[in-house]
Amino acid sequence: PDRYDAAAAQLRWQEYWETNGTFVPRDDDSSERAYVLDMFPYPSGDLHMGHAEAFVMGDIVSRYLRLKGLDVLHPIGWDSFGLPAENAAIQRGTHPAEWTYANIDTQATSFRRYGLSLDWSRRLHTSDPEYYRWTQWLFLRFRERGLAYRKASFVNWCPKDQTVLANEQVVQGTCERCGTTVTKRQLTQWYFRVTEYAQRLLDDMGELEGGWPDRVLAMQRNWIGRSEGAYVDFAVTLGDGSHRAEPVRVFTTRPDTLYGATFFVIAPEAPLAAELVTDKHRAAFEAYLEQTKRITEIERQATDRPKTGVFLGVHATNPVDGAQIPVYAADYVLAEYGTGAVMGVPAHDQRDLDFARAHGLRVQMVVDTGQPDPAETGVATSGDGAYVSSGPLDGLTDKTAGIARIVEQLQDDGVGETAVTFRLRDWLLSRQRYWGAPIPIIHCPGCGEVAVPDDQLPVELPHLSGAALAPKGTSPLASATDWVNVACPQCGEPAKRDTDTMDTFVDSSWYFFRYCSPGYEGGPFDPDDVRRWMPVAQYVGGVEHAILHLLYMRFFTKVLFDMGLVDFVEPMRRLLNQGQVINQGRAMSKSLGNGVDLGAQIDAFGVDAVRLTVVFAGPPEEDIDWADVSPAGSLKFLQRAYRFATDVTSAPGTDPATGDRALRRETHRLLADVTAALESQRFNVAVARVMEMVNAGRRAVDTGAGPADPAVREAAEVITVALSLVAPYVAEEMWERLGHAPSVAHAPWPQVDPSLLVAETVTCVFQVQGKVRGRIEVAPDVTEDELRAAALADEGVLRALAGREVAKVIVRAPKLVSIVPGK
Ligand code: ANZ
Ligand code: ZN
Repeated sequence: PDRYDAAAAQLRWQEYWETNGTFVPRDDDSSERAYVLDMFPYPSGDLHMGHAEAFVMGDIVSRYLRLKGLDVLHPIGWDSFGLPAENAAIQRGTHPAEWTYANIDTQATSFRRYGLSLDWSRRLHTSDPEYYRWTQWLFLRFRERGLAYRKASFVNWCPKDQTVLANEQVVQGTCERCGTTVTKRQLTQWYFRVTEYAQRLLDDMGELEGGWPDRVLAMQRNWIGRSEGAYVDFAVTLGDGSHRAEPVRVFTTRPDTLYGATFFVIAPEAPLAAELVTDKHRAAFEAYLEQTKRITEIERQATDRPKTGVFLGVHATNPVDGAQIPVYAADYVLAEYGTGAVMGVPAHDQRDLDFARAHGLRVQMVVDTGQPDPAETGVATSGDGAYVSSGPLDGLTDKTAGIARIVEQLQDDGVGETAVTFRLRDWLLSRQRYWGAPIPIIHCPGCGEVAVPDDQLPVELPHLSGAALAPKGTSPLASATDWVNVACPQCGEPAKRDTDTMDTFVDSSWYFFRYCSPGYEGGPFDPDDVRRWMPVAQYVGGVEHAILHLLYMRFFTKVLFDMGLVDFVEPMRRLLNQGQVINQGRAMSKSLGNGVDLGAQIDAFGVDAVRLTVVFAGPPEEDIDWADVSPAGSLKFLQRAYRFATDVTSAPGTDPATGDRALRRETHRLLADVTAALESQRFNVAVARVMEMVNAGRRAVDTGAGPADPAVREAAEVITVALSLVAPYVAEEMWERLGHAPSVAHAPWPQVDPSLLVAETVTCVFQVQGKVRGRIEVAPDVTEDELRAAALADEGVLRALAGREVAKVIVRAPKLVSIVPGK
């Protein structure tokens, strides 16, 4: 009769939690606070198995900290601007808000059902004007600090979505969202000056070590890509024999190979290339430039691609030996890295060597590493070695000394200096799409760029829907003429609004601050609220955000620190990257037909069983193959646990100390393991130990202490509290059946009694000729050999033997050793 009814329990406790504000933090200084945060969802349809996995991990952490007595903030909101909503609106002839908010409602219902311990009162949507008002406000503050600016450059362009993409949104040469091959376009766009924070983004990672997965830190370090080297200035002889007024600068990590520079290369799209090319070579150069625009940066950097390029008809002068070297434009040099120009040292750089061989250029070895001459082998050498044909460097034998020596000389001669370069680029934030936060700038013919005054924020989106949103290459906002045409806030003359919207990564770079101050009108957040709650104790989300989102939100936090609004530089102390749910060894996909529907799983087995299955499947970081797990088995276990709790017949509050000692020892041993597993986020191990507890409890009820024993109640309570992290509905039911007032979400985390962990001892007696001569305390499982050795070394025994030989030793472990002396 006593079966756990998942469907009924789900309805009942959802309602209870909601009406009682069970998961709303007290925020009253009565206890320490903890902020647990899940990366907020994008409203693309209903929740799926991936959400099930990600959100259960954050839920365990928040529930556990709450049980430990912390006041936990665990909020939820939606990252609700973005292209999919816009594309859906175009297809359906509707407004993006319709699709967006309908999906949010669906997801919100599913999140509630999924039993997440969320504070719904802080819910936010980045597409709400009261949210994007502050996104715009932040943009303006960044701009005042010189951190938001406009520049013309070649940008990644998705021909299908008809919008620019940040470098980070180009995946292997294709659009991250739609997979179309990305091309280049020259446009004037808004950027955030992230590069100004490159060094701090690197340095502050020290604070994250141990708290963030190593691989995420490595990916961030790589992305930032710090390179140490030098700038070297080359004079340029123009086509007519005259000299360019300004020398041309290269960035090199190997200034010590300067004597081996036999040519010079400029990125084709760098303005310098078009400036230098002579009339004779212009046609060929322009054709090459067009070709360059059609290939992606990734392809350009591929080592196995043929090294193409065109001669520009001019020469550069090597500053150390005056050698005249030809200047080329070649696509293996990127305009946006270093200075956009390089010195070609074919003997010691493989790309340069490939280029030199393709274009018949000289190869001059200047570091003798002992390996064969690159001019003959076609393999560049890069190790330490003896410098040759290198003027003052000859005689030196290591790179560090060589670099120091040449840089000193370059600096003395005023033709170079040490330099640090980063691979990181400024963040391109303009998007020519509708469904995003409008950039709060007005372009005035007289005043130029004018910020929309703070008291006129938000700049709300004009109402556009359906076909009006279709990609045209310009922002849809440009067609909303009533909206675009405004009076300049400075001079009152006719002016135009900026028609770009912000990259949605801007929205997600500060949402975690807003959760601390829902509804706050005085700014994006109240600094006092943030001081109380932040930094976030635990952030949970997918590793696909290892670079972009995590880098940008770190950048935002540092800027807010510099503005004096927050007093920390790293917003997330710990980061957990959950694995993915796959099926039959493959990622779930429509084409493979191996999708698993979360709603259907919940209908069949109940929320708790699905949550338990996800958690029990393995460590949180690892992928789960749904083909290998058994939600039916999970449900069976939950029924067993529930039955065990309902079997308890003692009254609540019974003193467990009077209960069965063996069961208590088992309970506390397992509890210690559960606690340790939770602290180290091995949630699957914690579940396994709870399962063992249920087995031990069951045995005690059926064949041991019986249902009225206080130790049985103790076990049932420990099981219930521990289970509440993973299976909150059944745990609430069990807690109630055990006679406690709800909710188990605020029960105290059970304390391990250390005295129950100590191995118990027994007294072993040593006899000589039947008389007791000594005794020791030993473990119950002591071996016969150990006892024999201890007895024969015992002082009392030795005295009784008085030098006689031992004829016989009889060991009855663990209680008796009897010694018979010889004659
Ligand atoms: C001469 C040289 C000699 C170089 C040598 C290397 C080895 P990382 O480590 O990635 O920073 N480089 C500089 N700017 C470039 C650009 N815009 N596009 C493509 N390549 C560029 O690489 C720095 C090295 O990459 C620089 O040092 C330069 O080649 C090249 F034996 O200069 B080196
Ligand atoms: Zn004006």
